[in-house]
Amino acid sequence: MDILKSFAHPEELLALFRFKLGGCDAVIPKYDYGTMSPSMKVCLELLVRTSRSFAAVIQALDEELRGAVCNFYLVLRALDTVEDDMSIPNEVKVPMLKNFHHNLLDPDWKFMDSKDKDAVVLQEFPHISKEFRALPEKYRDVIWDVCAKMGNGMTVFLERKVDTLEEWDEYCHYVAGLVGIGLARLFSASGLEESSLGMDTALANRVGLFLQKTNIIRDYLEDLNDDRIFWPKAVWSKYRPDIGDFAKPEYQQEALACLNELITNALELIPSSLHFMSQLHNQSVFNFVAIPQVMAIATLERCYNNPKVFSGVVKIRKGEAVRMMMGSSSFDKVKAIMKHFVVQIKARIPESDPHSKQTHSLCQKALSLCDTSQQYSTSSIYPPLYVSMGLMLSAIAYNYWSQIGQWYEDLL
Ligand code: D61
Ligand code: MG
Repeated sequence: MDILKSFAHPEELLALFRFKLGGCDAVIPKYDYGTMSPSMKVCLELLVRTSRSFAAVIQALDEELRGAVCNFYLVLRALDTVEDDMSIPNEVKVPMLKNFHHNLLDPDWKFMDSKDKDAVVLQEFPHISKEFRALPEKYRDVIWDVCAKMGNGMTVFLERKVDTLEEWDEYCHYVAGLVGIGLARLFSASGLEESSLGMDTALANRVGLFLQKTNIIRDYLEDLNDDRIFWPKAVWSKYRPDIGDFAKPEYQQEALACLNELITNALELIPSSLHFMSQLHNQSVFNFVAIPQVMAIATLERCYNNPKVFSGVVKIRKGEAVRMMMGSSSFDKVKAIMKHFVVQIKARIPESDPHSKQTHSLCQKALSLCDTSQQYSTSSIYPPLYVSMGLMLSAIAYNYWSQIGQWYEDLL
């Protein structure tokens, strides 16, 4: 049980405990289920069932944006479910992806033959498309446009694998950069953020790239077992002729060097991530953007030079995740969290690593942008042991009885 691991980290027990007491306004949904339309209820259920890490932050968005972002998520999750479904032959899949956006206008379209874990969004698609058609035009335009571009882009990488770093950026643009671009446009369209945010597509793209690259790096083993490869060949082939070799203990040195090179590449995106967040004014939008970014940097820190990436799943402890989410409520706090993880990475760069200099200078650059007097570190005073014990008992009780415990169960 994850909670027991947090016992070794008293500050996380404190976070779980405060969270239980309702100290986390950022991620507790607040809406009236009673006045909702039946299709909206289905959509909310689909959101909670299919999104491992985004359901809570989407539901916590201001009313004005919540419906549009929820719909944006479900439409793209449905599209991604087609992309990911290995049981659909490419001759069927290519036209499905290319024409997917037209399904938004067809009240009856659904797909009952998917074998994917998220097949339910395709089976229940009429509820999603109904909510889409009920949205204001300014939001529909964005969702429609991104859905068309993403569907087309996904077909590019169905037949061929990601080779160069440019192609890695291109693939990540289709599946996540376009989400960042769409979100920035939705924020601007809502009037909650400035219109200039939605116009800087290169910046919003990189915010999405940071999340997707982190996922791809972390999911090496899971993707390998599913016979999928998203690590760019131009990078891994420098270390081994077969990417599967990284999972063999005798090639651990090569595996770690490759892993660290990809993490170094992802670290280049930190300045853009910070710059994007610095422009946000609305609190709910800020939390929605910052929480995934902070989770990503924590994940990169956990993965850096870590052989476990090649033998199992590298996860952020629940207590750690909750503590970060609660701490992500202002730009200064986010800078403090980022600084904390970048410092950890910097301290762990092996002298022998082929990219140590580059990694070091990117950490340095990130740290210069994270300059803040805010504190985020385990060095803060620990509660006395008996307090920790009490907190642990509360946390265990929390784990059993909490109504909202479910959502963070699957977090990252
Ligand atoms: C702010 C907040 C959230 C952001 C953001 C900025 C910028 C970009 C993104 C979220 C996109 C994040 C992608 C990272 C996670 N990767 C995946 O889920 C992969 O699928 C990518 C294609 C579908 C993307 C759907 C999506 C995801 C998150 C959203 C969103 C839409 C809309 C609004 C808010 C968040 C990955 O999926 C894994 C799986 O199938 O379980 C894959 O197939 O590679
Ligand atoms: Mg996918």
